[in-house]
Amino acid sequence: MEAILTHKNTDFDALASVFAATLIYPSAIPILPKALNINVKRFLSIHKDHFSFQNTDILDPDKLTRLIVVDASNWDRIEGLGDLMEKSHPDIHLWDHHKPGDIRATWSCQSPIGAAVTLLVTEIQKQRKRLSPIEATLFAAGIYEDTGNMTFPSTTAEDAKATAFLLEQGADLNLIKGILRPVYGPRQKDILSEMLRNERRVKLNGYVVTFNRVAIKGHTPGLSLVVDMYQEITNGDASFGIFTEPRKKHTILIARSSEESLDVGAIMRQMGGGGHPSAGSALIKSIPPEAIEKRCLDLMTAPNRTAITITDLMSYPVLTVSPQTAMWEAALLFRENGCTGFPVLEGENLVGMITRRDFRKGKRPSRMDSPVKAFMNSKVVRITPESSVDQAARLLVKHDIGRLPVLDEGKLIGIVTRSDIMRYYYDLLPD
Ligand SMILES: [Mn+2]
Repeated sequence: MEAILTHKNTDFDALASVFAATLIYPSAIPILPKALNINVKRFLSIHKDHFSFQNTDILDPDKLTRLIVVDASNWDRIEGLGDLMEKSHPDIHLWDHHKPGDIRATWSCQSPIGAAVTLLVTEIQKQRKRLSPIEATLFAAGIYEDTGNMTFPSTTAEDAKATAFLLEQGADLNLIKGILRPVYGPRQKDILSEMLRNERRVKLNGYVVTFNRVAIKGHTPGLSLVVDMYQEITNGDASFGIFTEPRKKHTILIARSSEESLDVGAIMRQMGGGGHPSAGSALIKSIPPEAIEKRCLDLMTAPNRTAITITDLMSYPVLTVSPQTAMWEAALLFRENGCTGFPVLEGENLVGMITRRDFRKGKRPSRMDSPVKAFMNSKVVRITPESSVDQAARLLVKHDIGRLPVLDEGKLIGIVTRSDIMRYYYDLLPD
């Protein structure tokens, strides 16, 4: 007996991977755990005639010769194994895109790419197999789900190539949109409105972070969708949903962040869970929700030494002019240095900024003898060296300016420009 297994709370990537594995291992039995994600459950009930899966009861330790594990790297993610492994010592084939875990495979195809099903689709494509439009649609749904429609940073060119192949094989994007549609039932709506009523907003280093403690009864699916929706509506920088089931004394912590420097995945890892910078979750037992909230706050305020700050991006020393410098002199300096703006210093004090834009006002020759201070902008937007790149970007957009002087305790130590920030976002930073 050969069997294909995947993780609990099966999502589309997992479901698609199990089915794709049946095309590569035709004699293996595809098995799904009992706990499936709601969208997957709905998809399977509509497509009963096309896909048939078994459940873990069918596993027979005396007959099992090979296990094919897809989209999981740890045994605790797999349902109903019991003593199966000791009794049968099967050959294990692993197809996965997670960090390697405790599943020791005899053969594996592991790669940190967007979706696990990409690995299987790439193999199917290599074997020149043809797919039905329904199969291609299911596989593509797995890729779209796990790559956030190709926007998650984990997405690779392999995921896009596999998607191109699936579209050629008739994958239907309209259907995928429906398949992956979030399901908001009355229960999810109630939780969302409770979150909106009882949020606590905290200001942290210029970011708005919200915390919500909500008591839930029994198994409540779709909580992460609720936090997604909440984050979208409130437009905060990061949101923490703390969902406690009082009878079982356990709490599901779900976090979302729209700021790269607020890495909620790192915080969730320290709380025993996991995730990536923009989304993460953790299951926490026997700790009261107030204490969980406090711990999250502490972790967020702890200095993050690995984060890139303005100090890493700024240029220095900075060319400056004095308020008395004549406009024509400043014009020369601009031309010689290829700059578009200078801070204006009076002694050690930053008193203004003079930019190319200000020159248009002074263009008449008679006015070029006037001092810089007559044309400079004296309301200077400034930034501190430990600020994040996101904060700098926000200031540039908010004030529609191209550069920010960096001040450390009132002293000008550097300047950061729009192009420094673009270089950072496009990963062109020198090491
Ligand atoms: Mn996956």
